[in-house]
Parts: sequence; structure tokens; C-alpha cells
Amino acid sequence: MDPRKLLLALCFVGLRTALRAVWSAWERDRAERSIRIPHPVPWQPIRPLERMDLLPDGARFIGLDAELEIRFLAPDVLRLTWTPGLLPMPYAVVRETLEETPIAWAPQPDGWMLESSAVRIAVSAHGRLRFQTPAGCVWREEDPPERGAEAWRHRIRLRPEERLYGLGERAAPLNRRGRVYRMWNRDPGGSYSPDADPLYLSIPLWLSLHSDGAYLVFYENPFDAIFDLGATDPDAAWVTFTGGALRYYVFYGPPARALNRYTELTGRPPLPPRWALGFHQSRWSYMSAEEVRAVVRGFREHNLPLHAIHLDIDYMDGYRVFTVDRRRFPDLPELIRELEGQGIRTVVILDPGVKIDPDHPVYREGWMQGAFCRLPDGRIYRGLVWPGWCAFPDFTDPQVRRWWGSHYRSFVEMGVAGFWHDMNEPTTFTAWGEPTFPRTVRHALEGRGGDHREAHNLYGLLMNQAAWEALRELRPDRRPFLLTRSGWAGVQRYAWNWTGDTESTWAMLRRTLSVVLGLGLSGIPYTGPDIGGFSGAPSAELFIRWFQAAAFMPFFRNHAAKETPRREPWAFGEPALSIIREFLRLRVRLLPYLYTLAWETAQTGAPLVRPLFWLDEKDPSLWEIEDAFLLGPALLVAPVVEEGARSRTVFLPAGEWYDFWSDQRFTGPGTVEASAPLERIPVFVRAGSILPMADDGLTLHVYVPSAGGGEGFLYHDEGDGFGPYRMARFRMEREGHHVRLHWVDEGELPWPWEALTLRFHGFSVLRAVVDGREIPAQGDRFTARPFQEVQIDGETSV
Ligand code: MIG
Repeated sequence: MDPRKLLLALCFVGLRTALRAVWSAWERDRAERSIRIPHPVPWQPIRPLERMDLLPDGARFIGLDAELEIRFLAPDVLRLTWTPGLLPMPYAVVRETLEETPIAWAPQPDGWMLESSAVRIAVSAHGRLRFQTPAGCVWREEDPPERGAEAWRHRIRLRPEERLYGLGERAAPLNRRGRVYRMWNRDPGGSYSPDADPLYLSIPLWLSLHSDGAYLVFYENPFDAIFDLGATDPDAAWVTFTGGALRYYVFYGPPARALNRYTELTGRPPLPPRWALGFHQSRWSYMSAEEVRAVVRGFREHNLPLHAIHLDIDYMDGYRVFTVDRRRFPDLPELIRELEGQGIRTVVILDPGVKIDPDHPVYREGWMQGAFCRLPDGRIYRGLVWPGWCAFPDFTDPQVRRWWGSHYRSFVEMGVAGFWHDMNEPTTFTAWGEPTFPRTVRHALEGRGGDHREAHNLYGLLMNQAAWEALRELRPDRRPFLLTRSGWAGVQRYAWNWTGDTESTWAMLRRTLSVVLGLGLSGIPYTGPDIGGFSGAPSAELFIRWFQAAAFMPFFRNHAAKETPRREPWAFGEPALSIIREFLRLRVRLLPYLYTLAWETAQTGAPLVRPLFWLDEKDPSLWEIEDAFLLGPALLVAPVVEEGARSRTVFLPAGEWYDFWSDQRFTGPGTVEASAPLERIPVFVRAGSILPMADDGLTLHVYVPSAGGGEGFLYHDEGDGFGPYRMARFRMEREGHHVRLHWVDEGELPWPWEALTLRFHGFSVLRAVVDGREIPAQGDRFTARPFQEVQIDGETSV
């Protein structure tokens, strides 16, 4: 271990814990002695496939030592399973099939061919697979897989121009090609920098773009794996799983389509409570109710909006999960009520480790119920975390999930609005080696049984499932808010994510953009970094730039490690405070838009933060842009990520764009040098957008294109619960000096605004007729009652 890291860790945890960490590492090594992983793995090619048995939606190909099953879950979605090997427990997927799919098959000179209306797959007797369009254009090609003891690996050919994205949370460039990644959720140890791998949340999934199309592949296999994406073999990706059947789903189509299908299979991110899209203030830790009150007072006195406050581990009694330290928080329910009265929600942290302490009821109960993970000899496994020695619930057991979930009740009754799940990789402190359970730890896996090799990557996912299911029962009229550090495919059904313990550097701010983009392309739309980075002391400038970028990310939270200088918005004095206030206000103004995007992702799985290639995945000039992102269909955000920069270049994709701050109009594709004084980062709006914003009531910002049409949506409901909604769709058409705006809507919720302002950008209004009646209108805006159609005459103004 790097001595600097060791020292850092020591400062964090103290001498006693450090000594125990040595002990715990030793215990882990001893527990793992019984499993020996062959090294090097004796790879064997599979023997040829000899026979095909047709199935209603696919076929089974049978060889002497291996079998391949292919099923069409939809015309554009295939599931492939190579066995032998354990089949995955269906934790990630929520559907067995998606659409009835007629298929055809035909023998081929060297094997077979199966085909739906969208995809043809050729299977050679040797096990080579070619994924094609029905016209025969190949878009993915696999060499025959190989088996080595319990492991599977296969090689996927890559085109020279092919780019790969995704893999869950990765501190890597947006295009993941050219590196090796491990699928094994891990706490990088209190601070991570660009290129650290693995991190807390891996998902064995990639999105591929190349000149013959796009597809997404998801490997439904939770075992430890290595994805070598062209690092060793530049022309190929090598995927190696240390156990389990080689099962994967292939989704054919452009990113939006493929992610839509992927989240149809693994579950869509549900609509969050509206406040969650606001601003969250946190710190490790607010040590007392008084400190929380002081922070909240600071927000009020400085005129800063605040939606949620987070309590980190020190609110607990000796870090015992589900307890409250009554000296520091003598009346937590009262504090929560007080905050709620000011529109501020309370979120509390929970770690999965339960302190081994016979006086701790949760430990006693868990012990009596047999809820804790055990070693093969039947002893409860113990690992070291903040409380000291801990036992860990086995979330792969449905009864344990229920038992764990029942403990959320007291917090729900206290009014806690959200739960923040940390350390669920799962993480334990060890002086060396893997900071997690020994791989021999047993897990129920729904009764089928297995060990930590299989359950490790699922642990965080299932902790969130336990909490989600409990909260749906405990508070059926509220939408749960969970924030998790770890997870796996499907975790988007339950929780938001933050990107963990980032270091406080410019390099990490730069890299954060591709971490967030990559998570979105992995099906996890709700994520964001600790503003300013977690572990250090950002300069005022770095903090401002980080804040500005995060204001456009789904999860918007200020958080910092223990012992770091204060980070509340006023901690940096002026001009930081005023700049931060402006961005907080901007966030509030953007809430109608963000909430509409939340509704969209709940329907389609489209991330809120999208790479520029979302606009046109066929345009290679967009494939590598990672210093800017789209927020929904309307906004292009180009954060400043260089110290001292007061302008930056921005690549604008094809089409017309408005500068959000000045309304200046640009035509892409092309690069512009955008000014970026400390108080601003470049933001552009796509012409044709209709951007709903909360400026003094509701304003529709209409970014008029020089010709043609555009649209915008506004989703609205009560902000929580499962009641009625209202969805307004606006469409505009421009012809010369004339703009027509249409409004159609659906939903039962009474329209909540008496009037709304239409604010035109790039267009100056001379005359407006609302549903046949002329109303006084001049300049760039007018106010109208809800309408069906507005006719406007005017002229281009910039
Ligand atoms: O071992 O709860 O990533 O956000 O403040 C560190 C204390 C434990 C790690 C989380 C961080 C949190 C901290 N936790």
C-alpha cells in the first residue's frame, strides 16, 4: 500500500481502527484460504456446436461441452446465454421478455442463422457470432468464447473508428476504449483521482458507436470481471467473467432507443419527489442540531434557496445504524419539523454494517433472525467499519430485506424525507487487499445459496431494494428518495447516486463530466458529484466552477470530508457568495424543466445529462466531446474546467444555437470562443426549444428558429405522491415573420397557473393573437391566459 494513503487513512480512522484493520485484513486472508483461483486460467476453446433446437423466440445450440441459447425478447433485443455456469438471479431485470417476436431461421454453410424483423444473427458451428441487420450489414462480431475452470471469456471485434461508452461509474474518458476496467464495486479509500478503477458502482454494459450503427450490450453476470476494451488487443474487446454463465443482452439501435429498451428490461428510474431536484447541503458531519440550525440560518440570512440538508454519520449514537445521538440531536423530530416548515427536507445516512454490540437492539435482532452474513463454518462474518466490528445483513435474503426495511419506520415517523446509503459496495476497513468481505462469505441468493463472489456487486443494489420496498409500504403516498454510493444494473429503479469521494482538483472536475455522462449512458440518470470535490480544500475559483457545473446536473449537492475547510456557500466570501446565489436561483428557475426531464426519464430511460452525440449518433465529430454536455433536449452546458480561464471554446453541433446569457445566435457545426467570466459558464439553447422556467410564475422561453419548428414540454404535478398530473406540449412553427404556437395537454390535474408569460428569444413581437383575440404585446414578451393557439407577428431580433 502507498504509504501516503496509509497515513491519510490513519488520520481518518485513528490508531485503534488502524490496528484492527491489520487484524481484519489478516482475518480476511485466512477466510479466503479455501478458495484458490487458478492462475493463469487454463483457457479452452469450446467444442463445436453440433445441433440446433428451435424455440418459439429463438434457438438452443448444443455442443459437447457448451450450450448457447439465443432468445429474441423483442425484434431489436436478444438475450444470449452460454452455459455451463450458474444462471444469474434475476436481480437486475424486471421483465422476462418485451415483445412477441416472430423469427425465422435458416441453415448456413458453416452453421445457422436466426432473424427477426430488425436483427439477423449468424451462429457458426465454432461459436462465432455475427450480429447484422436483415440486409446483412454486420454491427457486432464475436469470436467463439472460451472457458477456463469456472470462468468465461470472449473477444468482440472492434472497428478502427468504434467508440465505447458506459460501464457504470468510471473515472475514465467518456470514450472508454483503450483501457482495462474491473467490475468489482470498490471504495477507492476516501479520495480518488482521474483514472482510479474500479469505483463504487460498476455495470457490465457498454454502448457502442461505429460507422455501421449503434448498439448496447449488458452482461447479466455479477461476478468479478475484466473488460479490456482494446487496451491489450487494439482491435478487440476482451470480456472475462470469473464465474457464472456468460449471459448478455444485445440491444440494437441508436443510444436513445437502446437505453429505452435497456430500462424497459431493467426498470425505469421512477419520478422522484420534486424537492430532490433542488439544492442539497451536506457535510461530514453536521455535529449537532444547533449546527444544523446555524447552517440553515446561514442560508436564510444570505438569501439562498435550500431544499435538503443531509446528516452524515455523526448523528448516530456511536455509529450504530438506526439510532440517534440524543446529546447532539436531543429532539430530531422537532428539528425535522422546523426545517420542513422552511421547505427543507432532512436526509440521513445509513451504512449497512451493524455494530456488534449486544446492547444494540438492531444487532440483537439481526442475530436472532439469522440476518447476518456468515462464513462457511457458520460463524457470523465480522468486518470493520465506523462503529468498529460489524455484522452485515445479507440483502440477498428476502426476509432480511424485509427485516432491514422495517427499521426505516422510526425515521419515517420522525419525518426523515430521504435516506443516503453509504459503504454498500460493501466496504470494510482493511490494512491491505480488497476492502470488502472475504469472497467465501455465504449469501442466501433467494434460497439458492452462493458466496460473495456472486453477491458482492449486488449488495448495494439489494440494500436499496430493501429500503425502497419498505418505504413504499411505510409511506405509500410519498415517493421514496434514496441516494446510494454503490449499485448494479437496475439500481436506477430505487436510488439516486453521487459520485463518491472525489479529490478536490481541477483534473477531477474535468473528469467528473464523463463520470456523470457515463452513468447516464449506463441507465443511471440521477447522479452528481460532491461540489468542490470531497476530500480536499478547493480554492474559491475551483469551488465556483464546480458549483456552476453541478447546477446543471441532476443531483446538486454540496458535501465535503471531515477536517476539510467549511464549504457552505458563504465560506468563500465575495464574489463567490453572489455567484453561488445566482446559480442557486437559476437552479430554482430551471426546476420546471428539470422536473419535465425527470418525467421523461421515467418514461424512456433517457438520461437528463447527455453527451453531445445524443443529437446525432452518426456524427463522429460528436463522439469524443467530454468537456460539455446536454441537459435535456434544450440546453448545451460547457462548464469551465481550467483554472484561470475566463473564456473557453465550445463546439456547437449542427443547427442554430442561442447564447443563454446574451441571446446571441450562432450556427453550428463549429467552434465558438465563449466568454466565461467568473460569474458565468457558457450555456447555449437549441433554437426551436421552448424552455419552461419558474421566473415569477411560469414563463415559457421560446427560442425561435430562423425557419421551421420546435417544441417543448412541461410536466407538472403535486411534486410528490402518486396523484394526478398535467402534461403540456407546446409546438411552434415559424414562417417568415409569423410564429404559431400550439398547446395540447393531457392529465387530470387542474392547470395551476392563471396566466403565463411567453418570452421570445431572437424574435421581437409586434402583434399577438391568443385564441382569436388580439392582446397588447410588444417587444420580447407578453402575458397570456392558458391558450390553445397563439399567432404572433414579429421579426428576428438578433
Ligand atoms: O469512510 O460517512 O463517500 O460521502 O461523508 C467514509 C462519511 C464514509 C464516505 C462517503 C462520504 C461520507 C463519509 N463516508
